[in-house]
Amino acid sequence: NKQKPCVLWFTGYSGAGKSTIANAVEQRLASLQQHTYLLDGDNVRHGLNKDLGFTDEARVENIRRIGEVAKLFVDAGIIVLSAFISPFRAERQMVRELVEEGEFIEVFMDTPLATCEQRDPKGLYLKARAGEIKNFTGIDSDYEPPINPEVTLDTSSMSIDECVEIVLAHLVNVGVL
Ligand code: GGZ
Repeated sequence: NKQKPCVLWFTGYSGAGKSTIANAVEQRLASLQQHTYLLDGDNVRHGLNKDLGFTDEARVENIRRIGEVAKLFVDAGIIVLSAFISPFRAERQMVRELVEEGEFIEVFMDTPLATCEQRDPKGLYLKARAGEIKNFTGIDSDYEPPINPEVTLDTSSMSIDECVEIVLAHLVNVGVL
């Protein structure tokens, strides 16, 4: 009854709900006795990747390193949850190809930019609009939405619990749970 590892790769704008949903899914998995690890800005951008900023180049390197770390955790049999904007298709595809077929589960947080900007929990959109932050995703830096994500969620129209249920149902469907 060995657990099947995978990477739950959350992608979407700042404020789309990636961390919120990833945290809620992780709690649910923990209650099911699953071993998990959540990679997010708090434990990666402040540590391993603290040398990286937000130019396209830096984001590419950010995601490359996170992908390699995710692969290590999957090798250890752990369910990885990753919550980064990860704005570019090419790098998400690169991470998908780092792990075994079926182990990469792309969760597109399809919350509209307007909603994310209204939420603006850290006031970053306001600063980006004022030109105080450059290269802000959705303002003056690109976001390439997934074309065929395994799961699509929109926290402007769905509750946290609904989102968690959809992710869990997918994990059951593909045999992770
Ligand atoms: C986007 C930025 C930027 C710029 C700082 N663009 O809401 P947050 O604050 O906590 O999430 C955002 C986070 C994005 O880092 P990621 O590592 O997820 O980005 S990427 O995957 O593109 O490498 C935001 C904050 O960092 N932040 N400056 N210019 N978000």
